[in-house]
Amino acid sequence: MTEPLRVDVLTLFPRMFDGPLRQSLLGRAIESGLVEVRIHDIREHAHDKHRQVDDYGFGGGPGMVMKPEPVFDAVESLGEEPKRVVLLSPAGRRFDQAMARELATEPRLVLICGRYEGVDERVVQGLPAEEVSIGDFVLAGGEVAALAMLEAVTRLVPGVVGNEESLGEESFEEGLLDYPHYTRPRSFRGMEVPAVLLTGDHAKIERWRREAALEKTERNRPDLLEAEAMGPDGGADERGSSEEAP
Ligand code: JAH
Repeated sequence: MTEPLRVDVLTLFPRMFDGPLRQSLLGRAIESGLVEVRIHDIREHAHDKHRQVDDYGFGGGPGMVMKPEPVFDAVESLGEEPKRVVLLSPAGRRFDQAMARELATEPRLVLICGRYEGVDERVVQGLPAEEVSIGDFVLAGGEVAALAMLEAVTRLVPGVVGNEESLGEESFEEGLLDYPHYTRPRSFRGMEVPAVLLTGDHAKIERWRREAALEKTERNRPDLLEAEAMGPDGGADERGSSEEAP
């Protein structure tokens, strides 16, 4: 076996990871040694007598801000080896399947889970940490987002998902949503399995799936088709976001 992916998670709520890390795909990947996950309580790196990890935000405004020192201390306690440090944040770069593929090739990842109104910006600037968002919504903290990332990355580590074929055929791998799936019974509450799927004609089934995937994508995620039309760079130049001077 090659070196496992090692992920260190920094959090104020370490027990939120107990269940998920023992279950299902993540649990099996850890059990089989393909992925090593260590959960660290940031509060153990708060060294004042009140073990304070948050404070009032400079400039005023509601809510508390996570202090930088315990986060820096927690990261530095992990040693000198180079590692990619990610801060889960609604203000981050958007996580997607391409980023999951990239992260699955890293030897070590550090996931920092913020709480309160946010984390002192010097965590981003000074560690440094890359801010990553799993979607445009606000959670109570980064833990659930870290678990989502961890599962998306872990299933791409070679050996974790048994049928390597099934990885490539899913949503996003071809820029489209997945085609509809059916199993028994053939008739359920008046809804029939499309007859083409029962023919055994694999070329015909392939064409039907492609068309059904396109329809689903048009209906649920038209933005994916617009991105496709602009090419793999998302049409950056046409939109004028080129780095080049005019
Ligand atoms: C909320 C710290 N992209 C999802 C996401 C990630 C993190 C947070 N919210 C949403 C969050 C509060 C404090 C992080």
